Amino acid sequence: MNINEAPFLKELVQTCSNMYRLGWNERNGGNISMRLTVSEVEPYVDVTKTLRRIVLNFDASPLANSLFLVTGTGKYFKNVERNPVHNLGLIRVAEDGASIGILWGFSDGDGPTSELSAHFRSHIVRLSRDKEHRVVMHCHATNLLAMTYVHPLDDRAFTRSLWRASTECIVVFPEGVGVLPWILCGTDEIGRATARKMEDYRLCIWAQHGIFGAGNSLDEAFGLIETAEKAAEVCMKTLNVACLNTISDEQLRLLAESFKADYRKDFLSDAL
Ligand code: 2HA
Ligand code: ZN
Repeated sequence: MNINEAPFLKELVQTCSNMYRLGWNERNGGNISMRLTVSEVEPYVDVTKTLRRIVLNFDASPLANSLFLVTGTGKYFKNVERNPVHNLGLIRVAEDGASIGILWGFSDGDGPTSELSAHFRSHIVRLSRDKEHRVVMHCHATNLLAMTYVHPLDDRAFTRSLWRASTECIVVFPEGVGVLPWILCGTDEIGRATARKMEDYRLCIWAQHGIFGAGNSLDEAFGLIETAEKAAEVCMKTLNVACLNTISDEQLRLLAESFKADYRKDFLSDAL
């Protein structure tokens, strides 16, 4: 069967286009990786046939034999829909975790995203929390990025600002958001730092750069980012005006408890 008809490919392609149109993935900005099962892939691609092999600069052995659909290095989200085989690749982690095999895609000879360490290390952590985990997504969401220039880069403070900026937030990401200082991107160092945040959160902000989101589906990872981004837009719009109202900690607690959200208790003040 034609892989262009595969539900997983169509959904990922659509997601890239949506993110591009939201202005979050200019030029080659951003990347997505989605874990797939052998039974999902088998009707379209021979999973035993490796076209090329790429050596990794980190140990991916906890993901041995796992399959991922990944965006390519240097590729533009704008162009994914027009030419999936050029801009995306289906990869399989080798048994020893030291390399990946390309099974389909990256037709110009390139390889996966430069942020593969952050993706794979995040997958490893999130899978240890939840067997159903599937997607890691990175983009340069505009208002979240802007906020990292004007807001303290502290998990608790950043989370509180986002939670207060829109009623839904504490229900959508009750565990909060992690915030990293500026670190050189495309490195294993930022990959390790991102994965450490992913132990506690499904959202990790990279100061002066963008955001990583993780979820059990493309919808979940995307929904997390768009909810945080919307709240960041409200934060930025209310930054230099005299605010008359807010959502109090008591109201945040009421929200979380009403919607049975397992929220970070220490991110709200004790004073009721
Ligand atoms: O090149 O966004 O972080 C894609 C990126 C790197
Ligand atoms: Zn980036």
